[in-house]
Amino acid sequence: MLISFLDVHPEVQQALDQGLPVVALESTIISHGMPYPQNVETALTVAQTIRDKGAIPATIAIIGGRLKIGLTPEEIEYFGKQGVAVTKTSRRDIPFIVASGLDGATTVASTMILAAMAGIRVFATGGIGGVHRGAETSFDISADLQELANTDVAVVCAGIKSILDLGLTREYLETQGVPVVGYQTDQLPAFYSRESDFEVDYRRDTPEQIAQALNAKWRMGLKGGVVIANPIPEAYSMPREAIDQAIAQALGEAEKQGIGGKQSTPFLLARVSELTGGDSLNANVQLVLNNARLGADIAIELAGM
Ligand code: PSU
Ligand code: MN
Repeated sequence: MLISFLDVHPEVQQALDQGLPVVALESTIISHGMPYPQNVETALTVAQTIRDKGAIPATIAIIGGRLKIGLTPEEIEYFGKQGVAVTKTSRRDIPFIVASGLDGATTVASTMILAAMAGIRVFATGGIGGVHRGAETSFDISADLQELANTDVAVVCAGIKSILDLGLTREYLETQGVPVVGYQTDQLPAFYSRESDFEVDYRRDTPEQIAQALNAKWRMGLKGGVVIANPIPEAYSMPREAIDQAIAQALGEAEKQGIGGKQSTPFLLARVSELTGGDSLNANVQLVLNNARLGADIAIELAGM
């Protein structure tokens, strides 16, 4: 039955059938995470980066109600141009987008769901959703965290973006049994910067060591995902003060304008990017590429186990 909702790109299907490494990629980062045309350029470069490493990229989205596993360059261009006009689609939204035959940009949560349906175990992106600052009153906790608790996909990201409450996000993940792995670091990276005041649960220094833990987890039937936090390359890391100032301003504006629910994250991402100018966009592009490389290396190791 599942099969009838999924459109797996033939190249991706062939790779999966042969046990070759595949890396899933999300589409909300294209439509809502970056401006056009950098979003499209980045998405295409990320896919190429994964190929250069020897794995197959599978960008995931919903098009005309079909669950697409592996977008063509034309489809990526379409999502990038549409931008926020495409519906941001998390777990709760999937059946409504599908039943209405609409397009949906998949978040980390829904990309994990669709990747798992297709049999893809590794997913690379920029940042995950988390527990928002002020969540003790707003209750704003991303569905990404609940998905990580339940769906067997490893998510390679650049840590937790400091529009979120890093400490509360860590606590939530711990409660849900989701491990946070630091790639070659003991500290939880904070997206634009390499360090934060928080530690990761486990430091691992090679893709092979990460794949070994993933393999052990899933072979034992311990369901759920793993956060693999990969610090932004030193050369593109930004000073914390500049970012923190922009985030404080964006949070203030969001509160004044009464922005909440699913609008919150895209609003904050766009404002922080505007306020910090081209530097933060470039950093964002570079960290996604860095995550794609690590994601491919992990997928390659996992495929060989
Ligand atoms: N963080 C980023 N870039 C992004 C997102 C988060 O740095 O593009 C997107 C991802 O798709 C993530 C979603 O799954 O935002 C989280 O939204 P929410 O907080 O509404 O769950
Ligand atoms: Mn939210």
